[in-house]
Amino acid sequence: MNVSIEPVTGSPLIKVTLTNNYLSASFYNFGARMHQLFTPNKEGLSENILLSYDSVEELLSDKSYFGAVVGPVAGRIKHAQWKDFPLEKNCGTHHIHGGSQGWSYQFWTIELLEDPDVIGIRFHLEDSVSGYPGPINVRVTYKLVDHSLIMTTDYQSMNPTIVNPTSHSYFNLSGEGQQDLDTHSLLVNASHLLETDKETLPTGKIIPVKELPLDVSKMQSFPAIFSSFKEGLDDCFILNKTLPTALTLTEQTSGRKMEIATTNQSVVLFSTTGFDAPFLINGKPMHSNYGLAIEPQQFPDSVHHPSWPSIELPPLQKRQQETIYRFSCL
Ligand code: G6D
Repeated sequence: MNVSIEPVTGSPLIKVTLTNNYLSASFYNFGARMHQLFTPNKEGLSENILLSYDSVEELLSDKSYFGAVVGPVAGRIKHAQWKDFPLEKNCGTHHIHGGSQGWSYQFWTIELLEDPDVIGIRFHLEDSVSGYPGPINVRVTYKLVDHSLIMTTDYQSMNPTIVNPTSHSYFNLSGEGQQDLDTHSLLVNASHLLETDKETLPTGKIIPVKELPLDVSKMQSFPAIFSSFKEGLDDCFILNKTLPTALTLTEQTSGRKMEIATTNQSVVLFSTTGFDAPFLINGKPMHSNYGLAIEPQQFPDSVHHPSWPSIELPPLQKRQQETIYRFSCL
């Protein structure tokens, strides 16, 4: 079976599973979430490489965007204000990740793709509840092509608004959460990093990668990353768009390798450092450095930095972002 769609008994959830001869992925209509992604390790054993809730109830109560499509705008917006338009203050006095009624918390509709030879699924949302100007029509298409998962996000709005969506998936390539990030290594094809303040808001200063405590444009182990970035990663890296791959993540016990390419101009990396919680993820309580959230997107809080690429969306203009996750073994 290449595509299966199954309601989850006793809940409004619908689970969609895509399978090809190398990958298998499951998704939920709640936030168009990437729930599990199975890839083979160096012995050919397929295991889930995402941090995934064990319980449906806890998934429905999620506040940390596990696997979710985040929007209309990913990241923080200072003072929860865009021009003279107020947004929800759901992060202290600021706004984050589309607010409490954002795309991650809405139920999307499901559409089968017309081409029977394509292993994929499409989620649709007409957003008129997030509190942003709209309504905003967005569709996310997930496809399996050989060793790659391709995520395409298309969106447009009836009225002028702002849109900067991302996928907020947490990766752990050891499989089923057997290890933590300390067995992983990372290379980011970034040219710069956005400096942030103590509230994780961009200050406007853009730091060349070569001035960082560790050159992440070369493959670095996470123990080395954690010894240089003492509080872990919760940072936006501006991508060197002359290179086809945005980043490479590897894991030594499984031999897995993931390469990500994206049309986005940056990627936020959140190492879950200090993220301890009682809910079960892959059979263990959520804990610090358990996985890496990889969030391809445009620059955060760009509405307050006019020299940065704009996320403003004129009426009826169609926009698209695409991210490709390619898997192999070392
Ligand atoms: C924290 O600062 C981080 C965000 O980057 C992340 O998206 C969220 O937790 C889940 O707020």
